[in-house]
Parts: sequence; structure tokens; C-alpha cells
Amino acid sequence: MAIIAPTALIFDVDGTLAETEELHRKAFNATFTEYGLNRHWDKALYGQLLKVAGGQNRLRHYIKTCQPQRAGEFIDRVGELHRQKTIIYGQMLAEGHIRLRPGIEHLILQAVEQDIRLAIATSTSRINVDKLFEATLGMTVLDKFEAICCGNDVDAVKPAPDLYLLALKRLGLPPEECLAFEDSEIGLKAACAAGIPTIITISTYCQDDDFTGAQKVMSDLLAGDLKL
Ligand code: XBP
Ligand code: MG
Repeated sequence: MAIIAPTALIFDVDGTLAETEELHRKAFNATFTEYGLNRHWDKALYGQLLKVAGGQNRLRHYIKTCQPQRAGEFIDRVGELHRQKTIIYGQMLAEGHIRLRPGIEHLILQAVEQDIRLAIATSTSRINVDKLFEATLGMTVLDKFEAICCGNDVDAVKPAPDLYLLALKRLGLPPEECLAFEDSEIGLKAACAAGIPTIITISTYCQDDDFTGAQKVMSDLLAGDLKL
């Protein structure tokens, strides 16, 4: 599939650049253990919880829907728990547990070479983006991204369009000149609501998502003969 030179590529992070969600899940569980909370999110439950983007939102949603009778135990400590989860997740990344998904490095380096502009739109926090790049492509590559829009930068994360609208604003571009890369239904909804054509590379946790509205749906970037 040849893409007619977009002016900018906007990347989601978790699930798209790398299969990070298993590491996020392990970091949440390690935090619960450290705090003696006797909770464990298995893969099936985490798959459902992923419908709520952003770790703090996810924790609050879990408490309200799965543990309402015991909410008092940790509803006030969501911020503290999430800070600890972020530290543990960063350590796991630094230990080298994550690789980029197939074709991602090539696509980003090709974009840099061809002066195609780069941006990020992610529900996660900036520190996690930095740690992922430190562990993979390096900070000099992250410096090539003109707009790095993270959960803390907006009022509403995905599926709201805010992150993508912010990326467009910072790039100073209309949506049709950009191309978004996503792995999830909520990410696709966010990009589409901002009017940005979107390519899906399906991640492990999003196999059953509805990708109606995507320009193209692929198992990974290498599977789709994608060329800039
Ligand atoms: C996916 C997310 C993230 C991570 C957890 O983000 O929802 O919340 O699961 O990250 P993306 P935090 O938009 O990159 O797919 O715990 O740092 O919020
Ligand atoms: Mg994602």
C-alpha cells in the first residue's frame, strides 16, 4: 500500500509503537502487592479495563465497577498508587523487557529521512514515552517529534479527540495532511473524531475491537506493504 506523502505521522504509543500493555499490567499488579492490597488483574480482566484509557482513570473505573464495597480502601490513594506503578513500569522498561513492534523503527527513520513531520498522541504520561524511547530508539529520535501530546496535557483522553486535536494544533496542520497510527478501537475513535485518516496495527489486547472507519487494518506494519 503506497501512502501519498502525508505531511505528518502521528503515533499512538501503547500497543502501537510496542506491545507495552503486558508490562503495564505487571506494573499495576506489582504495585498492588507492594501496597498489600491483595488484588490481581489477570489478562481477561485487564482486556476489559483497557476500554478505559489512562492508568488513573482505569484504577478509578476498576474500584467503582469491581470493588465498590471496598472503595474506601484505596479510592483516595489512586494518585499515589499510580505514581508507584509508573516507577515500576519505568524500571521494567529500563531492564529491556520491551521491543518495538515490527516495522516501527523503519517507518520512523524513513519519515525522518524524508522530512515527514512526527508527533505522538498517547493517553499515557510523558515520562513513560521518554522511558520507552530511552530503551529503544533513543532520545535523539524522540527529539525529532515536534508534538508529544500525553494524557496530562488534556482534560479528556481517548476516545475523546483532545489528544489528536492538540497534536494538530501543535503541528499547525489540518487533519487530512496527517496520518495516525493506532492499535485500539478507542484510539481509532479519537483519531477519527479529529478527522485524521488512521491506520490500525492490531495489538494483542485489541484483537476483538471494532475498526470500522480505519483507512487500513493490519496485523503489523510489515504485513501491509506500507510505503511512504
Ligand atoms: C494506552 C493507555 C495507557 C496505558 C497505561 O495509551 O491507556 O493508559 O495502558 O498508561 P495509548 P498510564 O493511548 O498510548 O494507547 O498508567 O501511564 O496512564
Ligand atoms: Mg494504544
